[in-house]
Amino acid sequence: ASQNEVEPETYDFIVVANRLPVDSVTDEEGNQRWRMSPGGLVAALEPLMKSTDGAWVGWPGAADVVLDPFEHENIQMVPIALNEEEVERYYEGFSNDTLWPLYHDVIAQPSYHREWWDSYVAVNRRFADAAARIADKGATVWVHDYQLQLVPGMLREARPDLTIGFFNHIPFPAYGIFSQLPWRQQIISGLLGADVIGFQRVADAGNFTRAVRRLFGYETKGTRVWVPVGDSSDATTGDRSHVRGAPVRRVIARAYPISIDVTSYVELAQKPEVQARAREIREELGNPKTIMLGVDRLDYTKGIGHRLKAFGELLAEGRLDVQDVTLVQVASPSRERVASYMQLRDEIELTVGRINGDYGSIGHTAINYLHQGYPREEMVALYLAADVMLVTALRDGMNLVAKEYVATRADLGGVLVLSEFAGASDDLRQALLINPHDIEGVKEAVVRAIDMPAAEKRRRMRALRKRVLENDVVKWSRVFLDELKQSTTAHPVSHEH
Ligand code: GDG
Repeated sequence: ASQNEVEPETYDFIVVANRLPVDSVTDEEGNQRWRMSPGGLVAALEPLMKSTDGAWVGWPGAADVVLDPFEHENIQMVPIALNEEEVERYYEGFSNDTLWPLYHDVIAQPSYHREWWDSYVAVNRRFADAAARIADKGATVWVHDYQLQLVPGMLREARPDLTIGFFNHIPFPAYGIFSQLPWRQQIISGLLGADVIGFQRVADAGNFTRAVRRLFGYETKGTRVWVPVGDSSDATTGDRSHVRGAPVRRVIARAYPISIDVTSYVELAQKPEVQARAREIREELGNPKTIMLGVDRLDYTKGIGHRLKAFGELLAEGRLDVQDVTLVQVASPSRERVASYMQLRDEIELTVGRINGDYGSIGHTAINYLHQGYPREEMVALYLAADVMLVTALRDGMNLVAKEYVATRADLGGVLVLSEFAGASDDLRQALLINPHDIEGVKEAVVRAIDMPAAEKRRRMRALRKRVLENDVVKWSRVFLDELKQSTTAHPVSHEH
């Protein structure tokens, strides 16, 4: 990589994600500096970014922040600026109020606004241009998530020499739902610019290839899709016909279930001070027989209301008593400027207030509701203190909280109650699997978890831990990137398929 006034520095491995992996923090003296944000993606890619000549393209997280590229902890950061209107339209609008509800099976009503779409296209173009500008010849670019689905197509057009991967962190919906999207063809064409398109679940990959067949009539077989090269039957005309025997490009659409940075969770859980904090939490809660825990961003996909309903009914029926059981619900603040999230917060807080008012006693609160974010040490202490972990998502790409809970429980204690609608349930079969819409079923599972004999808990947790410990996030990225490398070296464009 070389640098001078006109030629930007170039890189052979580039991550493109909505957010840069750093947060801006202000220290005591009032100086601004960057701190690595602790997400799983950073953990997965950090070793690779540091060992290769890697760069990360992303938004710094606030409007109107215009920054030159900078280096932080050996990773080259390439900031993309968004103005206030783009934050509203591209991010809060099209990403979080159109695609997010649509891709989570319309749990909330998606809004379709043409200005939001226009902004989405413009911002995707900015990300794609930045990546195209800094990519070495033949470089690998890995694009992440629903905010940037047009980037693979834009990059392929500008830079056919690149190897392009895409990973979708959230579900991909069935065609009957996806087809609501007024810009459904543009999204599929955008994604098909990648060589490998990764999904959380086998079902998500299947939904995608079905959408490809329905919208474009391209041939697909298992995880493979054959995309005509230079096809004029594109998104703008909607013409599905393409010439037989014309050159095709092979695209892989497959499931690569994401995981967590297992080692860091296992190590935190072993720390004496974290274990002491777990005991202190139990103490502070008044030493209940059972601590139940929920940890979620305050999001309507997480099924927090369904969980509270089940818990409230168990208290009302006298099957649980606040003397014995308490529920700690961490609901970390999220997307607070989007209307559906404001409404959700009101609903949840009304429900918590009612349940606490109806069933609490002096000294025994039914629900400890915490609308706050916490350091990771505190989260792990909570996992260690929790006898029952409740994951009741109505739809969730994976759900890392379920895997974090399992990773921390080296004592083989604790029971995981897990929604079938979270991607994690494909792997974590030894959890108590529930359908969160079936409130009686959730109640049964909660009671069963509380009463579960220690031997059964150990047996289940041992099996769950085996799955999580064998599949950490570094392995996830290695498997994805290996497939990406193979997809381009072994299968160039051909006339055969
Ligand atoms: C998306 C997909 C997919 C939460 N509150 C606090 C805190 N957290 C951490 C958790 C966990 C992460 O945030 C949340 O991850 P999830 O997977 O549960 O959910 P999403 O945020 O919706 O993530 C999801 C994921 O992408 C990865 O592909 O699994 O399906 O929706 O790590 O621990 N962490 C700290 N304090 C908090 O208050 N420190």
